[in-house]
Amino acid sequence: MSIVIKRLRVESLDQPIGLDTEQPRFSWLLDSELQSQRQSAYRILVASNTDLLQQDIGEYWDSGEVVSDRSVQVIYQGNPLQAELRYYWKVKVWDETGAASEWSSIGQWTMGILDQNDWKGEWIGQSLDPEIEFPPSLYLRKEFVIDRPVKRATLYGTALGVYELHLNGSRVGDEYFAPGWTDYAVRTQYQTFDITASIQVGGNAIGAILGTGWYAGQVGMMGREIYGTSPALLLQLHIQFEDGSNHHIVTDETWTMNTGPIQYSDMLKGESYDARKETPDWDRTGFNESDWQKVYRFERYVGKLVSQIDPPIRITESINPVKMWMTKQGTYLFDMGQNMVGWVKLQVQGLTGTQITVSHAEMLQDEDTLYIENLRRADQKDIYILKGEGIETFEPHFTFHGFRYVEVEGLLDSELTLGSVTGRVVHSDTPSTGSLETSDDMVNRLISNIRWGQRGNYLSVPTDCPQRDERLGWTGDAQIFIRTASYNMDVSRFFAKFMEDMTDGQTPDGAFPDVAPDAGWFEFKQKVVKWFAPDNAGWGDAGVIIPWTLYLMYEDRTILETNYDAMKRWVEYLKANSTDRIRPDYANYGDWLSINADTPKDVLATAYFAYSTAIFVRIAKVLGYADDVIEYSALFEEIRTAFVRTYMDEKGIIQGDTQTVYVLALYFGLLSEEMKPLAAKRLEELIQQNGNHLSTGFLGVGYLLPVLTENGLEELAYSLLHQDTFPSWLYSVKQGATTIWERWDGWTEEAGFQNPGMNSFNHYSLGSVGEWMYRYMAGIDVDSEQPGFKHIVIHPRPGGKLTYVKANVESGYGLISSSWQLNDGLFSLQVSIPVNTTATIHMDGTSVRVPDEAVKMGMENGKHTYQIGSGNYEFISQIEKVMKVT
Ligand code: RAM
Repeated sequence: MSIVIKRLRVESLDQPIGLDTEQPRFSWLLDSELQSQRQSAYRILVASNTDLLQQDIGEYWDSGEVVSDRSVQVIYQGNPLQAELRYYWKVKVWDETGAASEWSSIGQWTMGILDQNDWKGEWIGQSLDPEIEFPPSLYLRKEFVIDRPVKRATLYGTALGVYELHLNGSRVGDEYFAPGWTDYAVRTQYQTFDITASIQVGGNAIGAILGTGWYAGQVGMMGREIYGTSPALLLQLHIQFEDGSNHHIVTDETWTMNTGPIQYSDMLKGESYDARKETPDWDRTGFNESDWQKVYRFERYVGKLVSQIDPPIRITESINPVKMWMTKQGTYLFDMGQNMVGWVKLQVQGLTGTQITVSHAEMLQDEDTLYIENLRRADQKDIYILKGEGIETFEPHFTFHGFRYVEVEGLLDSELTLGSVTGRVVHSDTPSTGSLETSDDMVNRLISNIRWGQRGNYLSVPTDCPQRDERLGWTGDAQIFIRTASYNMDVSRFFAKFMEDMTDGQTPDGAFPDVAPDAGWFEFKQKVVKWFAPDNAGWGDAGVIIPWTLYLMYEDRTILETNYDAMKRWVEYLKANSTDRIRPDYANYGDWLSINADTPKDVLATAYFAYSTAIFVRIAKVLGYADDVIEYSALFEEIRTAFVRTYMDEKGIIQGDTQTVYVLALYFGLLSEEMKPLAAKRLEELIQQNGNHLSTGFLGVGYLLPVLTENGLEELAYSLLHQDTFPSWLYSVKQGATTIWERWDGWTEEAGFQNPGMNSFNHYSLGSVGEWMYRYMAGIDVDSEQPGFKHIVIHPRPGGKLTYVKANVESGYGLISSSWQLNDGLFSLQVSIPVNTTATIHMDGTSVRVPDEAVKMGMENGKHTYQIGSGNYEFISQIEKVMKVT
């Protein structure tokens, strides 16, 4: 048997703790030295201890030998899983010859708190006056004695607000901004920490710092105290002793509290920290807490506590500034060399009481001045007051900033060096899965900018921007970028959590929100912005597009099942709010930030109505809801017909006549076979008339290059990719951008900075071209009939100025790679296909070399197609037409 089992995962995680999923899903990676290897059957054992497992006994689940080639997302089918128990599992597989593998190594996971009634503690904190705009962060503590050896100690924690845990003098865990952002009125996530190694027999001290966070601090443009006034903490420490007994330590009236050095710390307003007020050892035993007070106990929480689904927010990288200079106003300016999100670690020395201000900005106004106009009401400033004891290190606690430049002000008697400042890159720690490289440096910079945009903006929710007073989970941005995002990183759990935010925010009549968690946005929009539409075309549709994309990329059926009713209600909502299948022309965002090309809002909304319906039909098919397939296929046909009848004339001109209307009509399948070439032709003309420039906004841009490529306009797609005059992707690259800009015209040679109220330099939406780069340029795509890369489509498109492309995608089955080179008309392609998958290869030109194992399938759109199994292969062909973009 040549197959080896590697990397066991439960719910896509390595050895997770604290799961509250009743039927977790198992995945394993298979490896082999041989080509074309597949699994024909598996057997899974789940036990509550390793001894049983070693004897091949799974008292919780023995799946028996299941004839199946599934090796990802296999759903647990055993006895009910018990709260807080640790489970062990192993798997063995059979290959296609019927030979069995060895048993895998043993994997494990623990369950968390499953029943709301099992929370024993109380919510504690300080009752705050709602008038206090910037309350100090709170320190809470308790000491306890452990008198017997501990087998396992598990700490469950959460907060209404944000919290940082400490135990016996050290920070617990490496995550920031826990418990993350949800609609706290409905749902709050709890975190699980295994602290067995840090608990000691004898005295122990546990503590937490509690900040306002999204719960009570500033959120977006909507102000503060969106969910409540006073942050509260809930902890439950479960100690299991060696002797089999149990003990719980929970938050209750025995805890004490005090304020400390953090004068305030607000997501949007920065932090002020007075080091003179530090109380060293507050998180150790023996601390003198005589001036600490009794905690306030809050009423019971009415929402639901759920185990955190999405990856924790962590510091994933530290970067050093590339340049430092003294400004004419006598401050220090640092250039991080990269527009980034997080904060800086500052190392300084000086006299006690010296106040240092650290200001952050994405751009410079002039050589010595930060550009902060685009921050609106956000204050990207941290203040540090020195205690005056040697070298002091400061990092803020409950705030983050979007910046490339850092200004340090207030040092009178000491000098800073490049090493005084370190950039901390902070985001939801979604594992990296994809990489791309090409022969063109400008394109490579664009790829990097897209990635940094994702890193900077995925912070508990997919935010639009990290710097101004917004930073909201805009659903339109999320949907247009999700496919790019899911190539770059494993965003399955990040978006599973976001779908909960989406459904929490769905209106009773079915409209998905345009911001999730809604955080009062809808109300604000109606009252202040005076925009009454509860939904928005291309935004609310995220509620259907996101689950479908997760299914395509990760073979996640559960996400479809969980959200099926919500998606159906959305389509029903659209139906109920349309006339003769045409959606109204009420205020919506349109093709947001397009360039002199307004797409009529009803055209756009009707197109998206059709698209949501079409996706819903595909989902109903996957889940086997035959009646819905019939009903909603008919609805799609009606919308499609209404769209064409209402908006398209006999020459094929679609109302609005923007690039985006043709892109949407083609991508969403709204046109008949005869109409398609007309639409493609018109799209080509519009681009050419625009001097080979795009004019699309957030919505059109995502499908622009895919539509061109699918409709025989591959070279034009490459011209747009390589275009570096305004408006284009490479225009910003040419201006030195290190992230994707919100607007094509964020800064132009003619006009300088644009509209400061809406000018973020770190917005990922226009970076949705990343999807095209993976799917078309490198040519790694999914097959919706066998999603999650079970069957892989490899269809590279040599073209443009590129002489090589290298792409890797770490799929659920393992590493897929596609690399091509073009040399004097010789096109060579190297691919790697993981065990237990197959691939279809599409090759341009005349075959020069085809691997023996490849099965010829015939011609498709003028290309040779081959079927291969797992392994590494090389294909070479002669290409006559060498495309060169001038
Ligand atoms: C803005 C943001 C966001 C966008 C909405 C419509 O405030 O730019 O990205 O989705 O508007």
